[in-house]
Amino acid sequence: MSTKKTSQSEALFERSQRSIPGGVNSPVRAFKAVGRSPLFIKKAQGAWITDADGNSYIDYVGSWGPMILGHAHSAVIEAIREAAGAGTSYGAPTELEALIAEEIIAAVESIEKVRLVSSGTEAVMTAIRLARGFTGRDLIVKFEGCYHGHSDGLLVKAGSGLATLGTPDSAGIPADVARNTLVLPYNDPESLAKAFAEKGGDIACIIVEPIAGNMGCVPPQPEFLRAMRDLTTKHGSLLIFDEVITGFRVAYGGAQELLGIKPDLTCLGKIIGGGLPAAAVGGRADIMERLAPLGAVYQAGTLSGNPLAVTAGLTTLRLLKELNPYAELEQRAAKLEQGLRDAAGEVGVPATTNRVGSMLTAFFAEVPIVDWPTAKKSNTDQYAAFFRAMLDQGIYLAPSQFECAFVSYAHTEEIIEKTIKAAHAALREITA
Ligand code: HOZ
Repeated sequence: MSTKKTSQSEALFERSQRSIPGGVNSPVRAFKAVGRSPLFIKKAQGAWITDADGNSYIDYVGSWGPMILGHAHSAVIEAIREAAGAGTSYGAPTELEALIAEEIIAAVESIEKVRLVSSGTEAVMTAIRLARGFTGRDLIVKFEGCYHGHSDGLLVKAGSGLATLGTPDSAGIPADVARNTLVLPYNDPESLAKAFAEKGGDIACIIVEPIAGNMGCVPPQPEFLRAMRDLTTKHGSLLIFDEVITGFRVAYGGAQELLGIKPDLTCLGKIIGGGLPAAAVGGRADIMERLAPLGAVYQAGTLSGNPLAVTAGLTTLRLLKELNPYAELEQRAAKLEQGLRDAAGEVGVPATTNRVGSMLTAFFAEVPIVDWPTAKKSNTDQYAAFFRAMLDQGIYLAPSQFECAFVSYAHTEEIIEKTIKAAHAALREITA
C-alpha cells in the first residue's frame, strides 16, 4: 500500500482505460512491471514532477531522456512561448530548420547532412530505408535487448517496453518483414564476425544503441564496437548508431564522441526536441543525398521540422553548448551510483550498477550485466518492490528494471544526497 494519497491518479487511470487501450499512450507508462497503477502527472519543474494528487517526486525518468536541463527550463519555455506566437506549424521550410541542422552537424563529427523528423521511431525507419536504398540489400542486423522504436522490422527481440512485458516480439509483424532482421547478441564480436562471414554481402546495415539504454544501461565493450565498424566497412554495409538516448546526453557529440567510433548514419531524438517531438537522421552526405527530393528514398512528414519543436531543441542544444554540463553530470551521477551501491551493500542485496555519464541502472542481479541474457537474470520482483518503496520516499524511478535513470542538470548535489538517503530507507524497508 502506498503511503501517499493517490486517489486522483487512480480515478484518472480508471477513466483513461475506458477510452485509451490500457489507459496509456505508451505501454511502459502503465506500471505493469511494478505492480501498481500509474501516477498521472500534472506538472514538472527542474528535477521534480508533481502528480494529480499534488505529491511531488524527484524525477529520474526525465521524459525518458529529453529533459537533460531539467523540466520547464525558463529559457526553453520562453523560447517556445515566443515561437508559438508566430504560428505553430507551416508545412513549409523555416530558417530554424537550417539553424538546428547546422548545430547538429557542428556537434556530431560523422554527420554531414541532417533530415528532421518527429520521433525516434521515424528517424530509425528512415535510416533503415536509406541503408537499404543505398546498398540495394534487404537484411539488417540488430542486437538482442536493443530497442529502436516500434517500426515492424525492429520489434524483433527488442528491449524497453517489450522487455518489460516479456513479449520481445510484437504481434502483427509479417513474417516476411521479420525474416529480414538478423538478431545477434549484444557485446559479442564473435557472433557478429560469423554472421558477416556467412551473409556479409546481403547485409544492408547494422543498427545499434552504441550504449544500450533499453535493457537498462549496458555499456559496449570496445572490441564489439570496433568489430562493427570494421565488418561493415569490409562488407560494404552501413553502420547506424541509434543515439536517440545517448545523443547530446553522454557528451555533446554523443556516444560516438565518447567512444571514438564514427558511424555512417546516426539517429537522434529526445534531447534535440528539448521535450517537444523532434528527431533526426544524419550522416554521410553521399548517403543522405539519396533521400527525396534529391534521391529515390522517400520520406516525408507534415510536422517534420515543426517550429515549436525545433525552437525547444535548438534552445536546449545552445544551452548545453554554453553550460557544458557534462563534467558535473558525470560527477553527480557517479555519486548517485556509489550511493545506490552502498545502500544495496548495507542490506546485503545483490546489485550491479551500470553507468555511462548521466544514464545509469541499478540491476538487482549478482552477475555483471553485459547483454540481454544477463540483464534478464535480474530479480524484477525486487526491483518492483524497490520502485514502490522509492515512490513512497518521494523518488520517481523508471517503472521497469530494463530502463535507465537519467540525471539532469537540475539534479543538484542536495537532490542526489536526498535520493541516496531515500534508497537506504527503501532498501531497509523491502528487506526488513
Ligand atoms: N520507449 C520509452 C522507454 N525506453 C518509453 C516512452 C514513453 O513511454 O514515453
